[in-house]
Amino acid sequence: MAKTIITCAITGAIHTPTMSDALPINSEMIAEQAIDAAKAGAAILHLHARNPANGAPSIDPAHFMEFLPRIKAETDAIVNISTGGSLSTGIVERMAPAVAASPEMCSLNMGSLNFAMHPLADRYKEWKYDWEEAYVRGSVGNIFRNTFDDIGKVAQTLGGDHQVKFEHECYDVGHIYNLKFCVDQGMFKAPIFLQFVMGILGGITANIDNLVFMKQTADRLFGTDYQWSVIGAGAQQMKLGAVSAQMGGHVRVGLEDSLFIKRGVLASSNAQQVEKMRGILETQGNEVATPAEAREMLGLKG
Ligand code: KMH
Ligand code: ZN
Repeated sequence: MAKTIITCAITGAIHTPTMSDALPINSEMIAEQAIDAAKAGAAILHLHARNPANGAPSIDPAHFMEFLPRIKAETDAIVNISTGGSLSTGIVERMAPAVAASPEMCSLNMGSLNFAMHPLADRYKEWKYDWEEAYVRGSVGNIFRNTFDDIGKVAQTLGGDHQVKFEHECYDVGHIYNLKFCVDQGMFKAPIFLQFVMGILGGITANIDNLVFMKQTADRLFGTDYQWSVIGAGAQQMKLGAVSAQMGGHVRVGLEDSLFIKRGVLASSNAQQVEKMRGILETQGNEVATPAEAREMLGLKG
């Protein structure tokens, strides 16, 4: 069986500083945790930035440039920059950090959805829920906009001009069909890399039946000429990663997708999650890919 690529998503744009002391909320923390995650076995580092002034998510290219040179100098890992780092700005602003850095990989979200993490949505249980206030804050009412035009703009700018390969984020089965449409239009070249994002409220639930369905759908649409990976957001992170590797897929961990190392226990770092995933993979007979092996499998510009 081919080797398994571990991606680590270091901080994201959803979790807030009060949720965990381990969450990287400035450029030094992002650099340190990314370097440690690479040492622990992550071949790909999926990166967002934070505003060092307050720990809020940032899509300012200058904030990315505070940690990217150090990560490149101290690791051989593949840098993957998010193009999905804000729910309130357009795609041109969202891809500005990637345009500035011209990395080997970027995320590319393959459809629009109502985006919320489950813990944030728990407030809906309160019968006196303040809908007006929630609307103003945009807390769980966000539309994560990724139209075909947005996708095309990223494909043209980053895929074309910068020769970037994409982590195609598919939050539901329909997004796989969106990707097939785009491939048929000639927007992306093989091998494509699908990331099944499971467990986000607004997308498909994270369970094994759904994972098998996503995989079968991709097989039907793309044959054998594609690579795929799974995010089990929240509690399903390790379990779906283990199953994915057994099915021939790759895995993504990291504090962007789950703050926990096991039920009820916060992870101490991104590296701790990579180490745990690596241990599971090796125990069940999967071999972990190096960055060079991942570059080869994904056809990166290197
Ligand atoms: N936050 C993840 C569920 C992106 O950065 O473009 C998906 C993600 C999106 O990583
Ligand atoms: Zn991300």
